[in-house]
Amino acid sequence: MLPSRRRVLHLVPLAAGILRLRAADMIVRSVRPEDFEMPLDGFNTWITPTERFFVRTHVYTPKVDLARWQLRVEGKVAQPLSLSLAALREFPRAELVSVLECAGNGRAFYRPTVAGLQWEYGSVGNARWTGVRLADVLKKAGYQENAREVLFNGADVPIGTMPDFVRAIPLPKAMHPDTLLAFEMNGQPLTPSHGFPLRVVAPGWAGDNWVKWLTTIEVRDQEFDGFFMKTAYRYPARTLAPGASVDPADMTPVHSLRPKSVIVSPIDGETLAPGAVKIRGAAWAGEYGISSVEVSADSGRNWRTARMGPDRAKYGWRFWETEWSGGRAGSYVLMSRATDDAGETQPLIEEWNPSGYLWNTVPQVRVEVGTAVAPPRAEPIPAPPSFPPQLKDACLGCHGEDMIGGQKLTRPQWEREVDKMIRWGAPVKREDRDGIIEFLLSHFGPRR
Ligand SMILES: Nc1nc2c(c(=O)[nH]1)N[C@H]1C(S)=C(S)[C@@H](COP(=O)(O)O)O[C@H]1N2
Ligand SMILES: [Mo]
Repeated sequence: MLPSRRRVLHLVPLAAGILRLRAADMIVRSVRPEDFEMPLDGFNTWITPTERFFVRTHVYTPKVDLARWQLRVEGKVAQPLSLSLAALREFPRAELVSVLECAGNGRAFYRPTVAGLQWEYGSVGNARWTGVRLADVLKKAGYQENAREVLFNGADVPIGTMPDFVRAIPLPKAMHPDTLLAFEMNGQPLTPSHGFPLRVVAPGWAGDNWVKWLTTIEVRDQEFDGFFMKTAYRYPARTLAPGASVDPADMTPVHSLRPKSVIVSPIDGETLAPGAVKIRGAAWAGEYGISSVEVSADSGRNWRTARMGPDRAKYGWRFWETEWSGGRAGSYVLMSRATDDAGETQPLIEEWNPSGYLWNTVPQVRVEVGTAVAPPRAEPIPAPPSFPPQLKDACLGCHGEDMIGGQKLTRPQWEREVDKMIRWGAPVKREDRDGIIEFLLSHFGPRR
């Protein structure tokens, strides 16, 4: 199915402590589990309101009972701890603004296509996070000298026999004064979708490190080798030809985000009156600041430096804008290119990787100046196919049709996905496997 743009209902805690239903316009990538993308117009506010902040969840959102909730700190520590939220609030308060971006943001743009949620620009947001420093909690527990990394587990439980979502970060990042255990987002307690009551804030690092619904912190002297560390969230150590396969052993964990910019206005396909036009957008660069954003209005021949907006924070995104005098009537491709304080810049050509992580290719927006030349008529959107009963039984027990139909995969890719789901407990009869794959391929085959 095509992603639907729906009014998503969110529970927003008000100051009075009551809950109110509020609607926010989001792109729904999956209803169950919750995977919601912020539309492009979300980049119009420097702080992303919580109800417009993207949601990425591998499993169903757990309901945590605060009265019974405790954070355990264990492993290679002198003194294991068990902390209530009130006890945690006794540590010095820490607060910062940071971008949170999913490693898979932009996955939809990779060619050949890659399995997984087909995020475009908006599995990213910029919020104010409040809590305590992870380092203070680790010092209280007294981590041992041989400590190497810190493992986080949350209250969410896997679906079927899929592996648990458990993530580790190396000790230096864990001890960094900006790495937080946050209980507030934008001045309010975390909402259930964003990790109530406590989540990791790992500024500058991809979202998978920001574990939600945190219950256990384990200090380790050895690398954790669970699925979400050893297999998922890895990036090839050297550049690859598009579509090439690579052994996970030749991949390194995704850590820091890379410099990236988005053009927020004009939007792709817009018709502009002749005359001056403001081009504007947002840019961010993980653990580094943005040193410049350059903009081209002529397919990348000439670049001008954009003005940076006044709102800034070490890990926050930065607005930028520039005036373009506008061209003669015709069709133009606008581009933006961010460079960070470490000198790294966005590539013009995508660098493909097997899981479609860290997309940061220079964005392109095509606009028409003057009287619009009618663009080619869009193909009508085909009605969604009705799923055969074997496929409904096998897949829809755990997730919606949207999670399947959003993907456009090749035969080997669908085979891998179906076999992975079978391993993770999807009820597929042996004789039904091939038919399911044929159905998926005929309706959700690769994009041309
Ligand atoms: N416990 C737990 N934490 C999690 C996840 C999860 O599935 N379970 N998803 C991670 C991923 S991949 C991302 S991108 C971020 C998304 O955070 P958000 O939903 O608050 O935007 O949460 C991370 N933390
Ligand atoms: Mo993610």
